[in-house]
Amino acid sequence: MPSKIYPHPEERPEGASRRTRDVDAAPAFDAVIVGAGFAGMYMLHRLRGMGFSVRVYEAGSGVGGTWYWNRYPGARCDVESMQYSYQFSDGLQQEWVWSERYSPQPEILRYANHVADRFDLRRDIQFDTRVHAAVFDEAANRWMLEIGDRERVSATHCIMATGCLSSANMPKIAGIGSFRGATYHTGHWPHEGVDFQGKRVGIIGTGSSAIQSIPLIAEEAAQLCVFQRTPNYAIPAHNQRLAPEYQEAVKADYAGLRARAKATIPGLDFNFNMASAVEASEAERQREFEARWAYGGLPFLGVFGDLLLDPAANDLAAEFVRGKIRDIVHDPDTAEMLSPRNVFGCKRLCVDTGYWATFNRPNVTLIDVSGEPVEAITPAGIRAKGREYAVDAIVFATGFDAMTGALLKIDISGVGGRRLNEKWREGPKTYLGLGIAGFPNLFTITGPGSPSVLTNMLPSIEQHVEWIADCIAYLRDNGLSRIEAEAGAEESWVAHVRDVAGLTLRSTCSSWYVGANVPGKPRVFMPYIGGFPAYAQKCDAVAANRYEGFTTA
Ligand code: N01
Repeated sequence: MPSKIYPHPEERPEGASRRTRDVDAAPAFDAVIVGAGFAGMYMLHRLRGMGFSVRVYEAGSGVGGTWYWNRYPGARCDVESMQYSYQFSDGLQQEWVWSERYSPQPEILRYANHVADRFDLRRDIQFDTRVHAAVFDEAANRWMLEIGDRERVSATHCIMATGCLSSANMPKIAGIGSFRGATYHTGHWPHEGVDFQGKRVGIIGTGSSAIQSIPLIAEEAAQLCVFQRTPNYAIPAHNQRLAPEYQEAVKADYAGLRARAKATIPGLDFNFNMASAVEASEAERQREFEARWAYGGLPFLGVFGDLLLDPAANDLAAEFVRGKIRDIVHDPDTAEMLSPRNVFGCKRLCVDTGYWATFNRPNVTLIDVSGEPVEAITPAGIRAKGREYAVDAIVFATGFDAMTGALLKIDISGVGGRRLNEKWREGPKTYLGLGIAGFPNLFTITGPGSPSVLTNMLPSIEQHVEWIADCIAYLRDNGLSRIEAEAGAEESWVAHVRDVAGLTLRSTCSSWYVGANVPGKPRVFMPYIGGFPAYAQKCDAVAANRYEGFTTA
């Protein structure tokens, strides 16, 4: 039986030890889960339901993961609410009511809290507790974890539910510590919110977080300076209240919608037009582009079948969006600066509300830092292109050390004491994004090498959680205590992930998918682009063949 640990430091009784240095006395679980976002919560629910002892450690003070931390103005999901939700419980999906087509962050966080309460998850989650290190004990086939205030716990299985976009990327700009005003990162927004009324604000970055927050910050601030290194494509969200009749219709056949979604490459139920943009007539093309623009959001990516395969098709879509930017933005020089020239859909496509029109406001200035990086942060502002822009607050909308950052922040040592950051020095290597050779009994939920960020995250999370839970149950039922990805299987999978990535235009630009946003990060296309259905089939086949490609003992 695990000894008592105290979810909050203030709950620890007088005299109770803060440190458990003695390994034998460390609390012991069947599984430890790192992170209480959507992945960690469902993993806990699933394993607990199978009778395993489980403990979740979460650095934040509440559940929700990315939706707990990303509270910047305008934060909302770019996947439609009726699809960005769990499907493992029909009761849950029938009872929950979404208010908008694209849920705002506070509503998604309320949903996460509702799930935690509904399934009584909190009693097995220890909040405000960071996991610092995880070391595999080969003799015992167990993971020893160092957590929180240097306490230790052990578990047969260690499941990393650390999220793909959870480790904030702060650029190393000279003088950053000298700034006299307030600084914020969109991924670590203050819970109490920020009042920009009357302030001069500088924002660095023009990715999804910036594109969502800029229109709202511009409405509030006295002045907003936007420092843009790479312009991005954005498609209007056309967000709206969700009509009750629409929700009822979806709920009447939720299983149908979920099944249709799982049959598509991104795990999303929307129409894909498989026709070729290049072969279509000019009139047909414009009709399709306009229809997708009017519908809004990520379904624009399904406008033509060759969009991400043929550079000529891609150019047509890119030029269509540039035309829209020219129509909306009054000043031709600003419109030109805002117009992306890279492959359409290569970086994550953004979904916006009023982004381009914001640059018509007299209080908004666009500064192009593509050729010359931001020179320095000064006590009074931001220096770029030889000029100082005086600001009272700086927003870093500079993204994340995606897919590997949160994992590598934990000092993970596997067989023979080999560290994960050494193994991944030239880029992440996994088998199916689920297991890592040399790191037995360690699982990653939506790890690199799985479809993850290229798909609707919720179904991808559920598919991983269910696969991992079944695998752990298989080991128990067969009297096994260890499972490890084979080096050969891992190598083949890594090669397959790379080969498939090379077939599309998506791997060709400097995006966070390839680690290009973090200086020094190895440039490897990290997610699996082969699509949800092919990937899920492969995982099912591996399990059906007694975990083919894994060694068990
Ligand atoms: O981060 P990003 P994000 N000097 O990496 C710039 C998801 N998400 O937080 O492109 C100047 O996309 C950087 O420039 P460049 C979604 O998957 C979803 O916006 O590297 N600029 C870029 O413009 C998304 O893709 C939602 O040249 C610097 C920006 O900062 C992912 O999270 C909402 C710089 C970072 O953009 C990440 O989005 C929000 C520097 N030194 C996020 N360093 C929705 O669901 C970086 N930049 C809608």
